[in-house]
Formats: sequence, C-alpha cells, structure tokens
Amino acid sequence: MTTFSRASAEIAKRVRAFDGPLTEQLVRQPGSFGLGQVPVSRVPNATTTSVCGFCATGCSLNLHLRDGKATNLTPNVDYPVNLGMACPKGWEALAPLDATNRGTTPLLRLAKGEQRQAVNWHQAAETFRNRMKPIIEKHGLESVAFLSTGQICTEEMAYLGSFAKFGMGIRHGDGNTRQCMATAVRAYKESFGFDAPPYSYADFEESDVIVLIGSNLCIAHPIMWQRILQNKRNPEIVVIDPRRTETAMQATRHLPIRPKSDLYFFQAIAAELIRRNLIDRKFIQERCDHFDSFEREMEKVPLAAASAASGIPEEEIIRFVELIGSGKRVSFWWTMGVNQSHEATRTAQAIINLALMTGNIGKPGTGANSITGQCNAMGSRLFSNTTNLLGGHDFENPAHRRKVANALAIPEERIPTQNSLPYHEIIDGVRKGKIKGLWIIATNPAHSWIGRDDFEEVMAKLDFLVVQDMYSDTETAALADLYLPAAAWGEKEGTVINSERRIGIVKRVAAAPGVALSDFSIFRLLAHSWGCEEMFENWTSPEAVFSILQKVSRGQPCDISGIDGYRQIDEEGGVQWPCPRGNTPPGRERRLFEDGKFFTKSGRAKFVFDQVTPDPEPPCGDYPLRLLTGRGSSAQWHTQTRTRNSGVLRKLGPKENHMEIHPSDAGSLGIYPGQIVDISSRRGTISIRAFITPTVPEGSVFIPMHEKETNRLTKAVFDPHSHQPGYKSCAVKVAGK
Ligand SMILES: Nc1nc2c(c(=O)[nH]1)N[C@H]1C(S)=C(S)[C@@H](COP(=O)(O)OP(=O)(O)OC[C@H]3O[C@@H](n4cnc5c(=O)[nH]c(N)nc54)[C@H](O)[C@@H]3O)O[C@H]1N2
Ligand SMILES: Nc1nc2c(c(=O)[nH]1)N[C@H]1C(S)=C(S)[C@@H](COP(=O)(O)OP(=O)(O)OC[C@H]3O[C@@H](n4cnc5c(=O)[nH]c(N)nc54)[C@H](O)[C@@H]3O)O[C@H]1N2
Ligand code: SF4
Ligand SMILES: [Mo]
Repeated sequence: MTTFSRASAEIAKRVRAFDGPLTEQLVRQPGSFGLGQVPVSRVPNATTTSVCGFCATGCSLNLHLRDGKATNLTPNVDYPVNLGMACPKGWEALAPLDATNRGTTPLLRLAKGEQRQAVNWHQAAETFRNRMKPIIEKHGLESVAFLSTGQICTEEMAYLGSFAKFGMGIRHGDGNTRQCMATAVRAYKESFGFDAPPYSYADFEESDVIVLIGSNLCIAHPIMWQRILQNKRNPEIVVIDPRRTETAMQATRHLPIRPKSDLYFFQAIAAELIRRNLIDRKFIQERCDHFDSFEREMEKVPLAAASAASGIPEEEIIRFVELIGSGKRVSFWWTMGVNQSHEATRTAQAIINLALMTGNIGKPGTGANSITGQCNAMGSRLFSNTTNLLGGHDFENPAHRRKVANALAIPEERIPTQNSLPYHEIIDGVRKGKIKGLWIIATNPAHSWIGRDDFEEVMAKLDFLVVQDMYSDTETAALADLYLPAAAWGEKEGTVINSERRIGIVKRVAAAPGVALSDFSIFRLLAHSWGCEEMFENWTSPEAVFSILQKVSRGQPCDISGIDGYRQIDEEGGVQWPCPRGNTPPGRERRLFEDGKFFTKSGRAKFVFDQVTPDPEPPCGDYPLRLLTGRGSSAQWHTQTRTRNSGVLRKLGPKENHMEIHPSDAGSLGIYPGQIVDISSRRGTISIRAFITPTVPEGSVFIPMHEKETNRLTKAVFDPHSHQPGYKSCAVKVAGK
C-alpha cells in the first residue's frame, strides 16, 4: 500500500467515526481536527526536528522519517539546549506511541458499575455536553471543574482553559503544575513581580559556584547535568540534599541537610553573610526593597541553633558562606526538594534573597533559578488560564480582563473575576459533594496525588468524571465515566516552553491510533458541541492559536509578540521569552534582569521572608522514620504510563521499585537485603522490597514516586502561600514481614 492510499484509508476511517451531523460538518472544514494532515509529514523520507515531550530541559530531537512516519531519532546537534545529547527517555521517545494499550476510541460507562462501551466522537461530545450542562444549570458554575497538566502543548492548554472558563463558564480549573511549580511561581511573583525564571542554560557553563538545592539533576535533568560538565571554569558544585544522590556523589561538596530544615539553614547563611559583610550593598541599595527589615530579622538567627536543626556543622556552614560570598559567579538552582514542603515559598525566597544580597543575578553564571519539571510546565504557568488569566495576567484585575477580552474578541463579562480554587480544594470540593462534574486531562492523580488513599472513593462521589489520556487504562482513566482517547507527543503539533523560557516546536511525525484525536482537536470538538464555537472561530489550528496568544502577551514580561510564527521558532532553534515586537533582544541564549530592573511596580526586587514554621508531621515514637519521595531513575517518568511501554527503558530502570533504608536502621529493625517489608504511615500500609543503602540518611527512608502505592502514605499538607503539596516528608514506621 502506498503512503497515500494508506493515508486516505486512515482519513476515511476517522471520518466514519465522526458520524453525526455536527461532526460531519466539522470534518469537512480543511485542517479541522488535523484530519487533512495525514500522511504525517509533507516530505515522506526526510529528517525533521521536534522538542522532546518528557522533561522541561526541552532537548531537540532529529526525527528520521520513512513514508512520512518517524522510524528513528537522534539528538539534534545544532540546538542551543542539548547540543547533540539526549537522555534515555529522549532516545526512546517514539516507543510509548506504539503501545497496545493506547486508547483508540472514546469509551462511555452508561451506569455506575457497568463496563464501558466504545462510542464515536459525536456521541462522546454530545455526552460531555448533555451530562455537564445539567450539572452547571442545577448546581452553578462552581460545580464543574477541570484538572490539567504541564504535558500538552501551550496552544492546547490555552484552548482548554479558555473553553472551560470563557465558553462553559466554569470557575475552577487547576493543573498538576500545582504539584510541581506553584511554589516557584508564587516566590518569583512576590520577589521579582512576575513568574520569571531568570536564567539560560549557558549559566550552567559560566558559573564558578553551582549550588543545587533539593535537585537530583543527574536523574531528573540529565542533559542539564551534561551542561554543567561542559563548564570549563572548574566550578565548585554544592549539592544540598538529605540523600547522597547520584548528583551529590558527583558534586565537589555535599551538604546532607536534615529534611525540612532548609528555611532555617538559608536564614543562617544570610545572617552570616551579613555578619561577615560579604554582601553587595551597592546592588541591594540600587535594586532591592525591604532589605533593612530583612537584615534586622536575620540578625536574630543563631548559627548554633540553625546548625543543630539542619545537621550541618557550623564550620561547614561558614565554609559555604565564604564560598558564596567570595565574589565569584554563584548560581543557585532548586527543584522539588524545595518546592514540595510545608514552608516551600519562603524557602524558595530565602534562596532568592541569597542571590540578591550577593548581587548574583542578571549576570553570566548567576541567578536564583527554579528548574521546571514537565516539558511544558512553563507553558502551563503562563497560558493555561488556571492560576493566571492567559498570558500571566490576573483574573482579579479589571484592566487585565479588559485587555485579554479585547485580544480574544470576546465579551469582557465572559472572563471570571475570581481565581480558581487550588487543586487540593477542588479535590475537597468533590469530597464534600460541591463539585459534581470533573474533567481530567493528561495527568494521573489516582497515582500521583498526595495522600491519595481515598482518591477512588472521592472520585466515586462525582456525577460525571471525564478523563482524557493517551492510554485508556491509567489508574485515573480506569475510573472515568467518559474516556477520551488523545493523540500523544509526536502525533500532533504545537509549542512547549522549557525551563529557560525557550519556546520550542513539537511536530507530528506519527499517526494517532484508532480514532484518537489531538487534545487540540478534542477541545475544538467539545467547544463546538457545547455551542460556543463562535467564541473560537479563529482558533482553527495550533499556529492560529499561537498568534492569538502572541497578541494576549503584548506588554507583559512574557511578551512573545515579536516572534515570526512557528517558522522563526523552528529555524532559530527555539526562541526565549521575552521577544516583544520591534525589540527582539539579540542572542540565542538570554537571561533576565541584565539591566537590573525587575517586574515589580517599583522596578526593584523584594526581600520576602518569614518565621520558620513547625514540621507538620515529624517522626515520633509510633512512626519513628521519615519518608522521602522523588524520582528514582532517569528511565522512569512519573506514573510510568509512557516509560513502561519502552523495552529499553524497562531494562534501564529497576525491575521493581524499592524502599531505600540506611544499613543502621535496617540493622536495628532486623531487615535483610531484598526483604519485603510493610511500611505504614497514619494513612495506611503498603508492602515493598527493602534496598539497604547508605545513600539515605539514618532515620529516613526513600520510595520513588514511580511506585503507585507511594502516595497512599504521604500526608496531604500544603504550603500556605503556593498551595503546593509537601510530598517530600511524612512520618512512617517499617516492619519486616
Ligand atoms: N527521570 C525522570 N526525570 C524527571 C521526572 C521523572 O519523573 N523522571 N519528572 C520531572 C518533573 S515533573 C520534575 S518536577 C523534576 C523533579 O526533579 P527533582 O526535584 O530533582 O527530583 P526529586 O527526586 O523529586 O527531588 C529532588 C531531591 O529533593 C530531595 N529532598 C527531599 N526533601 C528535601 C528537603 O527537605 N530539603 C532538600 N534540600 N532536599 C530534599 C530528595 O532527596 C531528592 O533527591 O524532574 C523532572 N524530570
Ligand atoms: N510522592 C510523590 N508524588 C509526586 C511527586 C513526588 O515527588 N513525590 N511529584 C509530583 C510532581 S512534581 C508531578 S509533576 C506529578 C506528576 O504526576 P502526573 O501528572 O499524574 O504523572 P504522569 O505520569 O506524567 O501523568 C501524565 C498523564 O498524561 C498522559 N499523557 C501523556 N501525554 C499526553 C497527551 O499528549 N495528551 C493527553 N491527553 N494525555 C497525555 C499520560 O499517559 C499520563 O497518564 O506527580 C507529583 N506526585
Ligand atoms: S533530558 Fe529531558 S528533554 Fe532531554 S531527552 Fe531527556 S527527557 Fe527529553
Ligand atoms: Mo513535576
């Protein structure tokens, strides 16, 4: 069969699946739902590029096509991010597409407890409308919500958020970025005036001192680690992590901090920098606010007490203070060890304060740098219409609502004047019966949500649960009344924004299985079925939506109005924001704040600080150990729906997930290597194999988040400012079986 006859058979099959007057009419529109784009590539035998769809590093991959379909890939040498490198997940990016458990058709459960049946898209869209609308009519706009993701394209996120909030009119929608980046967002907004990670990856190579806090780069961001290895300045690499991680082992210095003592520790660092006058008073005076009150507060922090709390000896603290106060180029990088805690926002700001007070910002090799997690966490932060109004705007600001309404050509009153409930309050709303309809897109909270022991029971309270995923059998998809099969990375196009604010292109290099549609097309179909198609008249393709978002972004710190469409992004190896019209800053790698101006009203950065707060669940007599959680291996991705579908990644990762325990704890509990043990928290008990290793500190155990039972143990605690879950710590006990 030639490519084209195969392609037309494919189109015919999909068109048949759209039986129904509404969908028939829609599929006749050229380009609608991407159906006109099979075969997948215009040039059947060639190589194209696409940004990887796993982590936020945003590596570019060359995809080698045969008959219009990607058959193999290699890392892109000419891309400013990965410079010809890729980690195992990148190399295996195509494998999850061919899995036999891909969702190939919408599935509908007609009554609770019944098997789901295959339905066509017309029936699926009608069901969505016919089940959600009556809930809203009867119980109000707050009775339906959505939970989304950092793993679909920016244009898709914008479509979802706009359809849900402006079209359906619902008020609540949050993303799994709450589990991941909310702390950094909040910290940056308060300190810098906008959610603006300031760095470029070149800063890894230009630093003299690289401080990694709660970040296991070797496992979670292997190509960023490779960038550190390319640093020719012989940098000092300091890892601050309770565990002796793979990254800590490669570092020049490891500070094995006691879990949840970071805030106190960083306050002591600030205090000692001030006491030793190792600070940049000129920069502080010219560029920062609130230093005086900060200084007064820090003066009270006793070194000895902070040393005792953090477990880092005083002389080590002093050595670290002298290192970062030495006037060398210091860059601070943090990830989930900071973001996921009960006092996460203030801890992130304590790190930002160190960069500000030593003048380590806006210069090569410096910065207070939050590393993002998912491929499009940054797109979600700015354009998902969840915590922010599109483009980093504010729902509660009338001028912002007017501006966005004008850019979208929609009536201003369609824009909610209130913020969404955060993720955990949406789940609570379901628990209390206030939220009755829920739509979950590209996230698997039945595995990944904190303290999820009663998640299934809570979901069972819903009148209607819709799950949209590339697989029909994830823990969450299995609970759905209506399952919508999504095309995956590689089967659709759009943009993603990486950790250093670089917008990159994702391309279609494979056909989706069965009648699965791109998330973009699903949102479009549902918007039409809902009856708000006029509002989205111009949202005809991902690139059309990108140009709408460019308009929305105008005048914001994340202004991208100067980008010459997908063409420029593709040709230039991605484009970092900001990129305003008529004023595109030069260079392929750029950092923020080089002019010393911040995004606050005063144009000055702010020292934000607070008292240390008590650990919500410290180890105690009944539960004497502390459970740490996080990434286990570079071959495993989150709930493993994708990575378990690659034979290579399965081989590279562990055969099964383990609980890591220190030899002395194992000894005193009589646990032998490889033994199956019971680990219990106040929420429940799970069984898991013990792996005895000195890389975890005494008194703590570690279980990777990839283990589906981990979050039965975790305690649902949240940072009060960012509402991000404190996944990284709770009290447990372990018993041999
Ligand atoms: N292979 C792989 N890579 C990934 C992912 C994946 O699932 N697999 N996920 C991606 C995503 S979404 C994210 S958010 C990132 C996460 O990337 P990271 O944040 O680097 O990964 P984690 O292992 O969750 O947490 C980092 C470290 O925090 C430490 N930690 C725990 N408690 C504390 C504490 O109190 N203080 C300090 N200082 N450290 C603490 C843990 O010991 C752990 O080593 O990874 C991304 N990359
Ligand atoms: N204990 C503990 N728990 C944690 C963490 C921790 O450190 N410890 N980390 C937290 C963090 S940082 C994160 S980011 C979360 C991640 O948690 P999740 O978001 O639940 O994890 P994923 O497995 O990435 O889920 C993504 C889902 O989207 C689907 N998918 C992939 N691509 C597409 C697509 O293009 N379209 C659609 N519709 N679906 C798609 C996948 O099949 C998968 O089911 O976990 C959090 N949970
Ligand atoms: S480091 Fe991240 S973006 Fe790069 S290949 Fe690996 S998973 Fe993909
Ligand atoms: Mo994440």
